[in-house]
Amino acid sequence: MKFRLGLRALAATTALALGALSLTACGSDSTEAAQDNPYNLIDPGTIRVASIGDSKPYTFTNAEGQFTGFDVELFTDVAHRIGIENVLFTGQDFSALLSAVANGQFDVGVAAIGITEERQQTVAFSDGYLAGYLTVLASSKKNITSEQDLAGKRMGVVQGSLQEAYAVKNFTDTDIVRFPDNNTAVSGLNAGSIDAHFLDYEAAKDYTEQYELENALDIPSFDAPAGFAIAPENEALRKALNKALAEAMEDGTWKKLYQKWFPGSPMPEQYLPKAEQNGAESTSKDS
Ligand code: SNW
Repeated sequence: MKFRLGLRALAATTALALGALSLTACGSDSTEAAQDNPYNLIDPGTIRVASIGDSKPYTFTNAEGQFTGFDVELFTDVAHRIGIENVLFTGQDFSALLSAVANGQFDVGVAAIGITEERQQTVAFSDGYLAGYLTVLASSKKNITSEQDLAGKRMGVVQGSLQEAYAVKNFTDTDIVRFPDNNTAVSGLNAGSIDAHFLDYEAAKDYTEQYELENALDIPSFDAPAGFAIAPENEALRKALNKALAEAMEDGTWKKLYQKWFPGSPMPEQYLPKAEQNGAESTSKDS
């Protein structure tokens, strides 16, 4: 009697143990996967970033072929904060960036990409991290200082950029010429095949320092701050990046990088540590 009970108990225990084992096995499989790769990266431990090589000082390749710039350093800092050491930047045409992220060829797109509703049909975005102007860059000899001066002129835009969309809608008397990247357009500008090129403010400024070109016109683009582009289904990565980005703003890292890469540009308040925002200061004085 005792023996039989013992056997039954043993059988039951074995069955339970086996069940538990197999449960643990699949349980640990998926838990481990989630733990090893909580942000659903293409290669766990590495974050693959689609970027562009000629938008200095936002994102560009230096003489050694390394990606650097404000966006590159900010994103690298944020990636380290979520525990990813290996950040791999690859240059793409700007027009290919968002679909490459949406298709899963890259984990993130980082290239001063303005957040718009239209782009949100293709990708999800982190919170904004930079807002500024779109600038018409022109030859110093052309005397272009207003939208009217652009009538009948040839103006370059990078394909897929907000500048392209803005120009098509608003510069209706201007001949819009599409380029794959800024360098090609600026070569055209220097060679005289176009009269102006429409790009981001800080990138335009950089070209004015290199060539006989000037800032002809600034168009505010504060309603489309730049964000990191992420595949729409990767909510875990988006949330983690947002948290880390907020930390980088709050501890002054964002401010330090802004001063490093955009020296002399007015300091926007909204990305500074809360204690340094006037709004916050006056609120605390009021209360
Ligand atoms: O909308 C602006 C934003 O306010 C800030 O000034 C950074 O640039 C923008 O995101 C616009 N950037 C362009 C775009 O999103 C061009 C990006 C590029 O050439 N890499 O289409």
